[in-house]
Amino acid sequence: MDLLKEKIASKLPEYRERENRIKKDHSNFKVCDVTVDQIYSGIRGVMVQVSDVSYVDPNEGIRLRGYTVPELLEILPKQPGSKLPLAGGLYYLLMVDELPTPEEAAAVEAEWRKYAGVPDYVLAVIRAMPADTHPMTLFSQGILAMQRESRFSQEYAKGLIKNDYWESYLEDSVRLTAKLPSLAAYIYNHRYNGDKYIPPDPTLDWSANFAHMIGKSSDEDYKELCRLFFFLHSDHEGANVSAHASWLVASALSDVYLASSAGMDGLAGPLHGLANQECLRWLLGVRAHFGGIPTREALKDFLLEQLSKGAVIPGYGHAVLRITDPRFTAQLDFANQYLPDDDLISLVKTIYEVLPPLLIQTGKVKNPWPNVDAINGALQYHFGVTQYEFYTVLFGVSRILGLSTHAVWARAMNKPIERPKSLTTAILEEMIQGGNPS
Ligand code: AMX
Repeated sequence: MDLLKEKIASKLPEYRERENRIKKDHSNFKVCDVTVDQIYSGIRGVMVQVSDVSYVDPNEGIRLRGYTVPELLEILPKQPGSKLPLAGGLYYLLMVDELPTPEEAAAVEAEWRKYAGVPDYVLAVIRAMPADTHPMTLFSQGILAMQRESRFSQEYAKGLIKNDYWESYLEDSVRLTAKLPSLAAYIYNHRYNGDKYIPPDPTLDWSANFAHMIGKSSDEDYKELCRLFFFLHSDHEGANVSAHASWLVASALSDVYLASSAGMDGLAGPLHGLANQECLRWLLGVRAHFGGIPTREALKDFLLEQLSKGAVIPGYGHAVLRITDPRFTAQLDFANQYLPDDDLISLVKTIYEVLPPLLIQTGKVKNPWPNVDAINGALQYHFGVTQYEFYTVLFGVSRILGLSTHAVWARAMNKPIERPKSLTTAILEEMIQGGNPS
């Protein structure tokens, strides 16, 4: 799309010059040391890539292109009559590194509308799968099936030059993201809604169209929830499992379809995106256990017992954050405004009061506070999207906004193929005996 292409092209010289200067003048500057403990604990805290799309500060939460969640909820352009950001404006901000005007946000939405349909052969792939296939598998498969549409792969085969790779990545990104609400809605309807097909409504924005396509056209509050959900889940810096998986795959010049599908496979893990499904299942289990909403005291005893058995409580903890996730807070604010009397939400709130001190008492949980997943399922459940197996697909629809932006910029900055190094236990033992500092 010309608008995004021109804007990115105008910023590239400055970005390339900054990176080239750092590489030329400071190539031996040591960013961090890697300890044995970090190697054995998931490369935790090792800074492995530079990506300017977003950054998670442990004590503040995510900043998307430098802006916090509350700031963006305030300043991003909105559809008339809506209080929540247009996804087109968010995508513009992520891609271009500049706040969009309402016209620029609308231009991205208009471009998405052109490509919103999902090819029939992709729908046939989904229909051909056994009925018990997880919706995230279908989502990843749907994206992978569309890979033959990749402009980058077609142009690369014809001899595209390196400096132009990013333009085809951008084209692929806009076309793929355009189709995600339709693909997700198709999977939802196929699995849970009598196999209905509801085409996108060209008068609606990208987020609200998802609500429309699962049969919730008249539910304006659910459309608002979709706008909030797709905004909040869009990116969480470049090195979490889904972002890094997708970045790594794209570093081999695999196109945006291949890289996004790989990212979704990472997101489908219960310690990452699938936690929203696990969290809702767990909340329903707690409610069923008590036959309703428990008192704080009864809940405290129950949670203590769970923790003493070694249970991991879904929706709590984070690999980087050390505060309540601002994305949790934004959803709690939404719940307080739109569904103040919902009993699952009051369970979420009681857990938020009772659980953190208990997690602190364990002495081992580094972050006792709720993450984004501690509440998002309860919100979907309230609006009748009760099939929690589907929740990670919603996360994926949004997250590909971020993953594809990282991929476009990685090509624009001519990032090389990634190839870190592994070593054997024997080599590590030799290094330790050889006296490397411990
Ligand atoms: N309940 C109970 N124990 C927990 C816990 C929780 N919510 N979170 C962490 N712990 C435990 C760990 O299991 C670990 O115990 P161990 O030493 O006996 O193995 C110990 O605390 C230290 O873990 P940590 O350093 O605090 O966490 P981590 O960085 O290794 O893992 C995370 C982070 C998110 C995977 C973990 O907190 C967890 O499993 N939480 C529940 C799942 C969840 O909510 N995931 C969603 C994350 C956000 C996302 O990606 N969508």
